[in-house]
Amino acid sequence: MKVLITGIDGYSGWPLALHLLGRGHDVVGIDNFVTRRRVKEVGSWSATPIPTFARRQAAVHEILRKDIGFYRGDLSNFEFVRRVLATERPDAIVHLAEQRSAPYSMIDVHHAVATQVENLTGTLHLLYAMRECSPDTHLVKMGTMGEYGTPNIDIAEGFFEVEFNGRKDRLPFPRSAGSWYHWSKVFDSGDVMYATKIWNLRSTDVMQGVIYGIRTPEIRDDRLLTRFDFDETWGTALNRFIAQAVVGLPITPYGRGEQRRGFIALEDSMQSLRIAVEHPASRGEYRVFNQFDAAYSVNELAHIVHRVATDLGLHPTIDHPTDPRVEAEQHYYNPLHDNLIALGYRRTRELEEVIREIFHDLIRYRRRLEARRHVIQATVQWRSADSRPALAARHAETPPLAEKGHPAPPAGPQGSSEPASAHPTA
Ligand code: USQ
Repeated sequence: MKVLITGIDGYSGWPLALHLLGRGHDVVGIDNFVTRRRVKEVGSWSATPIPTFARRQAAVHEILRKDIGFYRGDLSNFEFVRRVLATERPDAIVHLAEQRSAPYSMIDVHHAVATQVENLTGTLHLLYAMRECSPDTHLVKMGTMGEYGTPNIDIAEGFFEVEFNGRKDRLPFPRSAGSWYHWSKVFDSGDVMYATKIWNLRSTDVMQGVIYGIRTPEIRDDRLLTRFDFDETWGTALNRFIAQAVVGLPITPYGRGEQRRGFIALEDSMQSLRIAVEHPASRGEYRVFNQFDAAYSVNELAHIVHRVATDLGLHPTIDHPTDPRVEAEQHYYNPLHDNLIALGYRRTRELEEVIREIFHDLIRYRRRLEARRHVIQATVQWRSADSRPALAARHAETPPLAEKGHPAPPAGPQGSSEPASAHPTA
């Protein structure tokens, strides 16, 4: 199959490209490199040094003997989106090109608006371009488990039967998101569901849990590494806890720490997306997959990280800072997740082994973590209308990036976090 990955340069997009190539699919990507710029905006960088995209393509060619087609561009430009779809007519699109950080969306009004405008615009442009140029293409859209919030009942997989005032219907499960980012995904879900219905498209909306991990089997060489974010804005909970343990900062389950979320290892997340691609929805079908393996409280994660860190000779501590978010700190949580399993999905990675693997890599890249240790602990407050002053104060402490003569990466390819060239080749 030919698969177009939007956001191919990102944390999930890059390992997905490698995974699909390994399965014999053709891969074409789109990216505008905005994540690289935005991570820099908050004073951080990837723990793993990430080559420019052109070097990534060259590494794939050399190591895997495969080629990735690439368009540098922005989904906010409809002509660009239409041109790519008209040229490529892919069998599937895996749409990952969205602002993916809840804290980033909560910084201030501008970050909230940018998140929602960009995320909704990109998805609508893809849907319109699919309708016009490639109506048989299957859209696999990255949503989030966070769309559902934490209701006091089981969470259905997208739809459920409801009886109200004596009548029954099958309806979308209620959404109750917890950030402007998560709400953007709710609105996207409505748009994808509606476009699928009116234009007879094919779509899969993936309610993705929190991903953790750094490696997939296809990452056989440091030049193929994916990015790994650990700062408060771009890092996810477990990845951050391990980075905190490595640099000697307290591990931070927020508040009571009984917030439960669904988690999935990076490698298994790639497996899930590949299964969604290889088993397309039918024409006119909008389906939902809840994509996670197991639910853990952040306290449980913190304690496992603490134990593994101690085994490795580190001296971690666990702190419980006041929760900067507005969220239930103790709640019922039982989402169903059967649809991917019915298509053959099987969990392959266990939590503790992946935690050990992440420690192994982060200890190698410890100097890069140390150089950005001041951007790890939380400053963005959900109740504040403007967290920019707190971020700006921290930003002033940020040493220049390695290429300007400061801490260089200990290993791997060049440490630039900026793209070198447009490389608009397909
Ligand atoms: N948390 C802590 N301490 C920390 C960081 C986070 O206790 O240092 C808590 C948060 O308060 C939250 C939970 O951990 O209760 C998850 O937070 P997170 O930052 O790992 O994840 P989240 O902001 O929900 O977003 C991430 C990805 C997003 C994806 C989502 C899946 O950034 O793209 O959609 O996970 S889910 O959480 O299922 O909605």
